[in-house]
Amino acid sequence: MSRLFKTRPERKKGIWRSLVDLALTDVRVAAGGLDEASLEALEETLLRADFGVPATMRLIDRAERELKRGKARGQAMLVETLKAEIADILGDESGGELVGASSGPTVYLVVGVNGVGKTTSVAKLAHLLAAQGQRVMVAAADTYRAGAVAQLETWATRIGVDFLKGQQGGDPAAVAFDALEAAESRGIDVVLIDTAGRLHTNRDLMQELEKIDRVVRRRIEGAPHETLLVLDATVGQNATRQLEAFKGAVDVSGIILAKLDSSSRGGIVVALRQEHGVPVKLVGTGEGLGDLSTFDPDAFVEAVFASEP
Ligand SMILES: Nc1nc2c(ncn2[C@@H]2O[C@H](COP(=O)(O)OP(=O)(O)OP(=O)(O)O)[C@@H](O)[C@H]2O)c(=O)[nH]1
Ligand SMILES: [Mg+2]
Repeated sequence: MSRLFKTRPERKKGIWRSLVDLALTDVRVAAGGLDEASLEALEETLLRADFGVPATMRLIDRAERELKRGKARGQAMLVETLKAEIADILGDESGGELVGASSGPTVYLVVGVNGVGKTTSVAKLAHLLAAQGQRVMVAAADTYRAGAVAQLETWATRIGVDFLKGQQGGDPAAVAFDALEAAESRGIDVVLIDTAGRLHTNRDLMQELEKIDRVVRRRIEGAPHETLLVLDATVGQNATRQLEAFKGAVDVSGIILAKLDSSSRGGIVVALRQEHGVPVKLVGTGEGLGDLSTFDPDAFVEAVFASEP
């Protein structure tokens, strides 16, 4: 397995501004250190920013421990403590690195509930990879929604990448299979498979997704090299429930967090990692082709406390 694109830190600055409005200034930290009231205020702030209960508890415990050891004195120390713990949760694996095949086409399967931004994310990722010199194919395995195939085809034409579609109402697993065949014969580097939106509670559709996954696995060893779940950053804690449900059907390897431009509750990134161990790899920050970035844990941690002196 090789690594497709690496994080390019110079592009990252600025994206994370105002991502999490942690408003730590609301947390009163007496000159002598934290007190019960300030810990409670911090807890509320973290929960409001979508860190979720397990990560919030972990952060509060850490702050309390440091306090007892006489360390978390003053706001600056508290911030350093929280930064370190968040970095620990996110792990040292650098964000945004997508696994690629060592030979033959790399396959990414893109899944998620309705309207979260799957097709747009596929287009943005195709654009990013094509700009890096990869030969990309996008496959429209959404054979349900009227207009879904045309939507992806329009993007593909605009970006100038290969496009493969099946019949309207046909078997999406057959589209995936055909895409892999075509990719091999055309010497494609990366195949992005766009799938239909499905409610994670719909058993039949989740089984259909399992079938697509199975077909891909059988056709190319090691594929799909990434199964990327697209989540809408504005849905808050519901995102963790979606991840849980999709993990029951496919092997979700990373998350594309879309619509981060419409949310200031980026704590969900930390919740997803703490509760499910699945990293956010890419973030969508708008509707345009260029609005996709690799996730940068360091910049994220800094931005969480950006309002702090
Ligand atoms: N602001 C913003 N809008 C986005 C982003 N990503 C997608 N959208 C918008 O969200 C809407 C739905 O996007 P699609 O890509 O069609 O979503 P989908 O998951 O493919 O939808 P279905 O195939 O119907 O399930 C579109 O209007 C997109 O422009 C993003 O990062 N930021
Ligand atoms: Mg779509």
